[in-house]
Amino acid sequence: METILVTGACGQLGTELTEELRIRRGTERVIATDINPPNEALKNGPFETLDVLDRSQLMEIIHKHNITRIYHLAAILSAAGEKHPIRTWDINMEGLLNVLEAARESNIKRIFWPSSIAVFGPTTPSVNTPQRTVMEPDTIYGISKLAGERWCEYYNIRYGLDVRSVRYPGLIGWKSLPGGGTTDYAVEIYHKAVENEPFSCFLKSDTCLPMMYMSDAIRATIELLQAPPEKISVRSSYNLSGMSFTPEEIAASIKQTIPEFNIEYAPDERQKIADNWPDSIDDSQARDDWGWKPEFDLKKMTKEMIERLSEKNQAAVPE
Ligand code: AKB
Repeated sequence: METILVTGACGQLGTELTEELRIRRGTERVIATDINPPNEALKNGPFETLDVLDRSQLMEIIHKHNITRIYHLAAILSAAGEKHPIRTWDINMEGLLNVLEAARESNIKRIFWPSSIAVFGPTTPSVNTPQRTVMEPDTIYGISKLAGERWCEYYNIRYGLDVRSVRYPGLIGWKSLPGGGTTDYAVEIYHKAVENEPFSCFLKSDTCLPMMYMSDAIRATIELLQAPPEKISVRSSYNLSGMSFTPEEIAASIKQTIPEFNIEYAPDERQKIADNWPDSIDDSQARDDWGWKPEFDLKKMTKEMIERLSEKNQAAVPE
């Protein structure tokens, strides 16, 4: 029986991944950790406060709970990272090295660590970006993710550590909110739409970015971790694709259900980050190696986001 540690469990991905792992593995077998106090969704199971920069605290938690598997999600995202480059490097890089070293020194069998489309940059081919290509990221988040990919592969080759990773596109879900990313607009837009409010978009109308519905992202993560080791040919990080769209296209898809929805465009410093990321991703390696296939396109995601957020809003209205 595996005992799982999730770092950064209070984040957008961490909240939903912890919930799913607890359903599949048993609540007591999934130890959520974060530097912040647990959110409501995490309160049903074990929680430890953890600063990933504190290696001895990390080791203590690993030993206390006999951890055998780690999902190391704690990180600062692209837009927030540009405000505090050195701190972002420390958290993203030293946090990962602490986890890799702790795994090497203990009984950890398998690690999941998320990379991102941010590893690509202005010189990368932007349409159908291949698995292996030019990578010259120009955000500190992207630089830390690219360096992290190299470290993951190094620990696999040198120490035989079973580290697995995907390059997530922008993630969109209704249960938890993102923070500090460039793709965050694609979650906020649905919240505004169901609240019948106009949305001011921080990207230009025609900025195309790769995105993915959260349930696809969770399933990809779980399927990757379940694959037999001999199926994993990429030990840096797999390209992963769900859908690609522009703000104009997501707004049009919302208007199919909420015709009165209004969007305006006020691009800010995040535009430059988005401009240097790919439009679309070639994930054929993940499909060939471990059978990855997304289920959600823009239309299906919009339907589910609007339905779920509307139900959530109604449930929150006092009688
Ligand atoms: C961000 O926008 O920074 C993240 C990402 C694509 O990694 N959502």
